[in-house]
Amino acid sequence: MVRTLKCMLLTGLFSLFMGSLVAQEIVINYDESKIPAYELPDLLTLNNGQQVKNAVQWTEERRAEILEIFAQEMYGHIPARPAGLHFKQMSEEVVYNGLGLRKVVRIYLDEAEQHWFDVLIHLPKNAKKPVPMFAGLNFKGNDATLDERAGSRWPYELILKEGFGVATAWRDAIEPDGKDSKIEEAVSVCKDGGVRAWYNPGGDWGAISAWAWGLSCIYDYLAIDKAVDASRIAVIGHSRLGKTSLWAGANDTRFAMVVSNCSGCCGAAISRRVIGENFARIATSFPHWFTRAFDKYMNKEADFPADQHSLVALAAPRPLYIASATEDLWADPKGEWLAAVEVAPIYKLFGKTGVKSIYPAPDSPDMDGTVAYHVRTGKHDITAYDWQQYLDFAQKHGWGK
Ligand code: GTR
Repeated sequence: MVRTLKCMLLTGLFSLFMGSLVAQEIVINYDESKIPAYELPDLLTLNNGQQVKNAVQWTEERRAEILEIFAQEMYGHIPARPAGLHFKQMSEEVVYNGLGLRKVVRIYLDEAEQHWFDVLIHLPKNAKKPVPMFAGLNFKGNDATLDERAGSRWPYELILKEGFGVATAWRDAIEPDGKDSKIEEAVSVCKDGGVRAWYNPGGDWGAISAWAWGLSCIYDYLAIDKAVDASRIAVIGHSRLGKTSLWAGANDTRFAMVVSNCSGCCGAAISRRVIGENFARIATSFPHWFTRAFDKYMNKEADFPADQHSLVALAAPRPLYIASATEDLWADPKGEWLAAVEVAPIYKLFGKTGVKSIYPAPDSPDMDGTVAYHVRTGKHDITAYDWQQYLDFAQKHGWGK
């Protein structure tokens, strides 16, 4: 007994010591002058060293190589949707003085209806034709988005007035977000510990892949909703859900537009800049977001066989919007913008243009090309200002009224 206690004490002390060692190793840099010299992996060089010369070669060869790097080394592979996937509308009501219809659709993941999550959908009520949509996950639950609309994260009236619909589901109802998840409130899929535990148990996919999988299930529903224009569904997300949006858009090209809001490290920001959040920090704080293969890149950003511009490039040739906030240095706004700059050659293969080569002033969106960028004044958040730009951008591409 005494021996066991002693052993426990020693183990405890040892892990405390190791813990502080690990903590000490993670240095966060905010100084541009301390960014290491780096070279980005070339988007247009195939694994066999040959150059990609045209759009077909990009789409059929290089794109698949890059997708596999991120599946293998960062987020994990996303499995197919389950055979039993089906849907049931749970409610419908008229909201905002007749401006919109609000409905809840339950996405059942199995025939037996044991596993499911709910999608909250808002549609313009008097639309004359199927409407374009934004689809994205939320942080606090579907009902919370109704309160958040005043705080502008989900400005439903604004979106509806512009002629768009919007669909959202709670990320934790698909896969709990680690130890802080309010898992007891997520009675659906999460009663079995989240989709990763229930579906494809043992598969090495991180929560970001599970959330991206959930977004594709949402698409599957929207594609059969007659009120929705299935050819115009944008995937959107903020922060960790912005990383998810990029990854979902990369895997599921049915999403016709990709929006990344303050997605930062392992989102749009160039990793090799190692400024703000870095691989060691993100892999330590949020190990459940990633495949275990990712751990080996802690403090070794330059060893990663791609960089985040490669992920961002997988949105091509679809309209892509990357946004940052001036005070969000943790997410490295400049690095997010650089990724947008770097993908220009890929869009060029398709005869499309990217962003300008000058960093835009705050609140001056650069959205003349097929790739757009803005840096909003303020904090790490998604606001009505951000949404207005995404709506304008979509309209520029022929979406909306
Ligand atoms: C932070 C994390 C970021 C970002 C953010 C969020 O704590 O370091 O990578 O994803 O959370 O999702 O709000």
